[in-house]
Amino acid sequence: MSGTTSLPRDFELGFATASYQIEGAVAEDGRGKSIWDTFCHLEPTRTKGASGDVACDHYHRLEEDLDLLKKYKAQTYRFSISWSRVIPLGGRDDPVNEAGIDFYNRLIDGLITRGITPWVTLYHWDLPQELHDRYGGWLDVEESQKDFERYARVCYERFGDRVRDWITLNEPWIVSIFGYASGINAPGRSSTNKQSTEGNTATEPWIVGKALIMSHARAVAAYNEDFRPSQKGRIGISLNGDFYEPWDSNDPRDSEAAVRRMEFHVGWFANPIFLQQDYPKCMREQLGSRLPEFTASDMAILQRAESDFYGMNYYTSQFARHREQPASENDFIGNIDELQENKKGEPVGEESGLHWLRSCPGMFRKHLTRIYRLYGKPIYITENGCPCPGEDKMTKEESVNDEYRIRYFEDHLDAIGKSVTEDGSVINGYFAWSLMDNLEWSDGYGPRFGVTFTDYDTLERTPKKSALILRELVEARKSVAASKI
Ligand code: PSG
Repeated sequence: MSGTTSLPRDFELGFATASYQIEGAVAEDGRGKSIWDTFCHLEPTRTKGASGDVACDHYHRLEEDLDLLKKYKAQTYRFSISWSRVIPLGGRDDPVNEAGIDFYNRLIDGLITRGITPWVTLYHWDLPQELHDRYGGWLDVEESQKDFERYARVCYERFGDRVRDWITLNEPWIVSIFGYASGINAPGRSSTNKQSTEGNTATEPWIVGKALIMSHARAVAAYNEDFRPSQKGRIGISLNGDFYEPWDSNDPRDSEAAVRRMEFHVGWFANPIFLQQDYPKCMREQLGSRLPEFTASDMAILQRAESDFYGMNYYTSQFARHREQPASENDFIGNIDELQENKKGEPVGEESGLHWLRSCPGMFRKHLTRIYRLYGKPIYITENGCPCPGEDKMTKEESVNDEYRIRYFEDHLDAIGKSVTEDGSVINGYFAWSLMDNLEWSDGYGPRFGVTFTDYDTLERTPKKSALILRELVEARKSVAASKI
C-alpha cells in the first residue's frame, strides 16, 4: 500500500466491533435486557424487522472469532462490553453477573494468548433497559452518571489487570441525536419523527449530551484516581464527526456554516472533555437555555478527568450551506444544509453501498489535522470502513472480492500518513470497522461493513480480500521495522 510506510513505527492496526451488533445470546447466562432489545422487539418496523437476538452468534463462537483475528494478524481488537451482561439491572446497588464477567474474561484472555491487545469500549449504545425504566436512563443527568461510574469501576476492577486501553463511550453524538432527536435509534424518542410517540427533539438531546459528558468524566476521574496508579493504562472516548467544507467556497457565510456544523458535531463533546470548557459559543447562541449549564461542581469533575487520547470514528464528509432563516427549535446541526455536492456540482466523494457514506480521504486528512490542532491529544482511529456499492445484494462469492473496500482502506490510511508526516499530527492506531458483517442498527442486516462475510443463515464466516490485504500491510510494516533494528 502506498503511503502507509509513512505511518509511525509503533502505529497499531486492528479491527472493531460492538456487543449488540455481534454477540446474540441476549437471554443467556443472566444477561439483562438493553434498550436495543426493547426497540427491536417492540418496534420491528424501525429496524427493518431485525434484532440482535442471534446477530453473528459471537457469544457462542468466541474461539472461532479469536482465531479469525489471529489469522488476520490483528495487533489490536476493539470490542464493547454489554453493560447488562455484567450488571443485568445496571444500577450502582445492583448485583454483578459472574457469568457475564466470565465471558469477557475469556475474550480478553483469548486475545492476550494470541498476542492481540484488547481495547475495551464500555458503552456502545446498549443501556440496561431497567435504568431507562427506573429514571429515564440518560435523561436523568445525576442518576445516570453515578450508575455509569459504578459500572466502569466494576470493569476496571475485574478486567483492568489485563486491559490497558479503555474507551468510555462510543459516539455520544449518535446516542443523543439518533436516540432522542431524530429518534431513529433506541430508545427512539423524538417529537419530529412520526414513528415516535414520546420525546422532545428541542430539549432531550441536549440533556442526554450532558449526561454522557458527565458520565465519561466520572469514569475517567475514577480511573485516574483509583486505578491508573496501579494499572497504568490509558483512557479516552470515541467521537464521530464528519469534515465539512463550504458549499460555496467564495461565500464566507458557508465557511462559517461548515465550522458551525463541526462544532455541533465534535465541539459539543470535545470542548468540555478535552479543553474543560463550556460548549462552543455558536451552540450556546443558537440553543440558549435549552443547553444545560455546567455547574462549578460539574467543572471540578471535568478537571479531574483528563483523557489520554482522542478516539475518532470517521466515515465520510459533506458540504455545508448557510441558511437565511433563523434556526428552528428542532435543529441540531447548526442551522445549515448538508449536501453531497458543492455549488459547482462536484461530488464530495465516490458513492459507497450506503447513501450517507461517500469516500472522502482528502477531507479525512483535513479532519485529522484540524482535530489534532484543536485538542492536542494523540488520535486513534477507532472506526473507519464502508460497505461496497451494491454489496447488500451480493452473494458471498461477490462480496469477498471487495476491491472498493480495499481502496477505501488504502486511501484513508494514506491520508493518515500524510496528516502525520506533512501536517504534524500524532496518530497512533487504526481500527477497521468491522471485523465481520453485523447488525447495522436501524438498517438491519442489509449493509455489510465487515472484512469478513457473515452468512446469516449458517453463521459461517468467510474472510474477504480486504482482511488479507490488511494482514499483508501489518506483515510488511513488521518486516520494515525489523530491518531497521
Ligand atoms: C455513524 C455515522 C452515521 C450513521 C451511523 C454511524 N451517519 O453519518 O449517518 S454509527 C457508527 C457506529 C457503528 C456502526 C458504524 C457504521 O459506531 O456501530 O455500525 O458507524 O454505521
